[in-house]
Amino acid sequence: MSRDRCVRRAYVGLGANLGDPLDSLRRAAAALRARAGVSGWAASPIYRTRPLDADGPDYLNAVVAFDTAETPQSLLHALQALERAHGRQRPYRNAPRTLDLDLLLIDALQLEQPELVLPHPRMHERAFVLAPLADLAPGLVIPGRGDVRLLLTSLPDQGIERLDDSL
Ligand code: PH2
Ligand code: MG
Ligand code: MG
Repeated sequence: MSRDRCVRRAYVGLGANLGDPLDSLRRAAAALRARAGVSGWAASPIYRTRPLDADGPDYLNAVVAFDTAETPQSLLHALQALERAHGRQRPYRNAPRTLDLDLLLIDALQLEQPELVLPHPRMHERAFVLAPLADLAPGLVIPGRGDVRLLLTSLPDQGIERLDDSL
């Protein structure tokens, strides 16, 4: 069995601040969970978050985790297809969006490819990623960055609020 057929744990960040963000996050999570070969599903609480380096309405953000043998590239393409299916447009960088699905981590894999960098290169600076990730995986170490909870406590207030709801 080649290395890429190993089952690994994938973490995906979900975000939306246009349309019906809660519905988008829920439908995207359900679609990911229903993918072939997905097991060990876990979903974080949902956060309402202030746009960071971005404009538009507040976001809803969450993180999901699951085990999969899918390759990073194939998973990335599946996430991009889901974004497109939700009408995602890219008029300018960090524009408000109906759905953003970011591949954050796949186990401790470190990748630097034109299409995909793992861990996600900005995740350690973003409370809207670290807080739901810490809820899901409190002891997690982000390769090259450190402990998820320590990273979160070292950030300035970014205006995030945990809601009484999860995906
Ligand atoms: N995504 C960005 C830029 N800024 N801010 C919040 N609060 N939530 C996001 O998901 C987000 C952001 C680029 O992907
Ligand atoms: Mg993003
Ligand atoms: Mg993205």
